Amino acid sequence: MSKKTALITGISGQDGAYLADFLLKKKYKVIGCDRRSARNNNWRLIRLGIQDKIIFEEMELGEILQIQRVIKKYKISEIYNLGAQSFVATSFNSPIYTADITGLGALRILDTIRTTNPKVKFYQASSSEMYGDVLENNQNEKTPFNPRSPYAIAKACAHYFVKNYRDSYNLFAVSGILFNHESPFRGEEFVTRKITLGLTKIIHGDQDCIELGNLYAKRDWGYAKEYVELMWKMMQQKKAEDYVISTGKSYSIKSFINECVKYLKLKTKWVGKGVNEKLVNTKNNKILIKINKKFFRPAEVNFLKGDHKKAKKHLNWKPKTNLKKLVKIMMDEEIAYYSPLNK
Ligand code: GDR
Repeated sequence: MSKKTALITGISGQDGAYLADFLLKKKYKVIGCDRRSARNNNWRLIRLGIQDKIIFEEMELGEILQIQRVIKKYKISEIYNLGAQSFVATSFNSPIYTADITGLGALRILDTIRTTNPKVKFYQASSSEMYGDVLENNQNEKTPFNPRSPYAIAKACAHYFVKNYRDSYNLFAVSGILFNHESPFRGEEFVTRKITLGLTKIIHGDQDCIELGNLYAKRDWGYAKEYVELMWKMMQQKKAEDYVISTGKSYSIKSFINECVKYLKLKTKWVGKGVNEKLVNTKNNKILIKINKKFFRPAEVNFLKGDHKKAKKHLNWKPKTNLKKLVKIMMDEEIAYYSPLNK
């Protein structure tokens, strides 16, 4: 049997890099698509040692002609749409760009599949952010969406297009509703990586303290490397269906911080309340973490906790990485790779 070909959008991001690595190990030919501006940002692929094994194509999710050109050029079996404007906070400042790329980007690919080769399978990176101001305590595939940001609205739009193209044209199109998934490959603007990198810089004397927003939002945090395998598994099922991928546990940002300082064996205490709340290093009385209002969002998602029963049953999966283990993975790699010259 000839090699399968997979196309990944957002190849330079956290999930793109892990998924590319996974698919290459499965002997796929991997076409990696990204924006021209992301081209010099392949440090994840370099760290995995796979940059030379990927065929790169420039493909903006806003440009239908580029999408058509790339999809027609190769004999593609599976497309993984991981590309997006994926930072929730930015979506409030760039709602139209976010709607176009994160929402309509998926539609452009789906429509190209429909009109050029309806046999191509399609994976959409849906998001737990779609649940927003949650309508059920444990969110599963049937929980109604209640989005709170332009990003979440755009993701919900893409999610419904996937379902619509599956129902209308019988495409093999699936959405993985992934809850937050972190790793040493997380972008530095996301809260977990901001914390692990910030603490590492503080230890090296390269940063004074970390400024954060809402410490009390709760997230269901899993390990990205583990989650990308589920994307592939969803695409190997007989029937195209959507799945929630989550750990089923929810922790606040503050708990994540506490787990990090515990792992680093720092002696700390929380003092103050509200915007004056701070984490102090009791050894030298220096402030490690303080609040800056600019990191609060106009509308916050306060609580997420995913119910992954369906994935457990159909994909024969259960989460292997709890918060403590995740913190260890992230902190260890942060410390091992930290070099002020790289930053
Ligand atoms: P999220 O991830 O919005 O959940 O979306 P992020 O890490 O940005 O925020 C998580 C929570 O932390 C709070 N927070 C801060 N967040 C950031 N980024 N920076 C801060 O300084 C800060 N202080 C507090 C936020 O308010 C929020 O409640 C991620 C993205 O990867 C999406 O693309 C993806 O779809 C979802 O996860 C699942």
